[in-house]
Amino acid sequence: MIGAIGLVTVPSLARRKNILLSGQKEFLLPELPYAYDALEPYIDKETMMVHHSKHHAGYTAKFNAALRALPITPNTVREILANASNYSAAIVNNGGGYLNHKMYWKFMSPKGGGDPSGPVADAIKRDFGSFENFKEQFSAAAKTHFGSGWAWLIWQKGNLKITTTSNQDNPFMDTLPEDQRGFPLLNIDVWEHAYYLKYQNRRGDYVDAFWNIVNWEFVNKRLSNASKA
Ligand code: MN3
Repeated sequence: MIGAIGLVTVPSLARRKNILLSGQKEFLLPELPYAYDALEPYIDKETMMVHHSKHHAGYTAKFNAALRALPITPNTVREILANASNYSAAIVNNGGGYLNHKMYWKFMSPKGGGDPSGPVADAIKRDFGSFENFKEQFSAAAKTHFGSGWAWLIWQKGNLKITTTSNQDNPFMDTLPEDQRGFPLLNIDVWEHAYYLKYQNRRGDYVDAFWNIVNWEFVNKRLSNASKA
């Protein structure tokens, strides 16, 4: 059912070669690793369609447009964000929007939810006492962050830490205060566009529902990359 209703441009965009003649790189809108309705009933199909094919596609297009002002495009978004202080607001804001959403889709799965296992379960127990404590603190951060932004679990100097960022800021950015910086292990989008169609102003219900779809396998993969970084 994906691709109905005028969304056909998204997959064809994703198939384009990402190297331009000028030697500049174009970042592609990643395809979702599941169908738009796969996260029902926790996140509805319509929200996912608009969020991916309009919001994320918009950040992607604006990011690429802003990057065309540069003589050479850095290879990774992480590299750009880690040096955010050297780039324009258009590059940083849209690059953040690009990467934050790219991660967010992977942090969710129709097969997700439940208790974490493996190294992340051990690290959560070590740094938060129990999974229940962690869930409570992460949920509180996501529910109380004022205005648009994201809640994060990050790896910071060998420890897990919960933070929030505003707008499209990402923990890789060198423009953030030191205590908000780290390697992202999990995020949740708390912009209204992430939940308003289904939950209206009830951000708390969306955050509570999120635990049913967290892709702990991917969080473990991130943790393994963080320890190597
Ligand atoms: Mn969003």
